[in-house]
Amino acid sequence: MERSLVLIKPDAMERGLAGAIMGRLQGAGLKLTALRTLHMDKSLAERHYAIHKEKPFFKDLVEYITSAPIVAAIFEGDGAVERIRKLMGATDPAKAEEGTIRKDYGLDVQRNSTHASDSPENAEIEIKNFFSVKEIFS
Ligand code: IDP
Ligand code: MG
Repeated sequence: MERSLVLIKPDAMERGLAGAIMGRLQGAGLKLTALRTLHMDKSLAERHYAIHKEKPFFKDLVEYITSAPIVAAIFEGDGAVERIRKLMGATDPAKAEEGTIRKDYGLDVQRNSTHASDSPENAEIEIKNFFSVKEIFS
């Protein structure tokens, strides 16, 4: 069964949107198999976003994702990675399709409310940064 790491980012947490966003994923038939709240530190943020470390927005991104507590979750289902990316929409909420989570809730290209893994391989790597095996209930 395919899994994806989902983060509810600080902008959405601060507006009380965690439940609404997770409800959309559950409503689409994805199964919630792990869940926690945490305040990411700089080291975890730099590891999670390591592929972006040369990007001009990297420093700001790390500051933003560590600015407030977040929710981390694992959602599971057939084709979960692709399905969740579709439900979330484009990185920039202004370019996201109607009816997507980022279109409805995202504020701008950085404060876009959610993270979701972009491949099944990266999902497995990302999940290890947030959950131990015994915290996951498939
Ligand atoms: P994704 O979250 O849709 O996979 P990525 O390109 O992996 O998008 O970027 C990771 C995160 O970095 C985005 O979700 C967003 O918060 C931030 N980000 C991406 N591009 C920009 C940008 O051009 N300016 C500022 N922040 C950005
Ligand atoms: Mg990405």
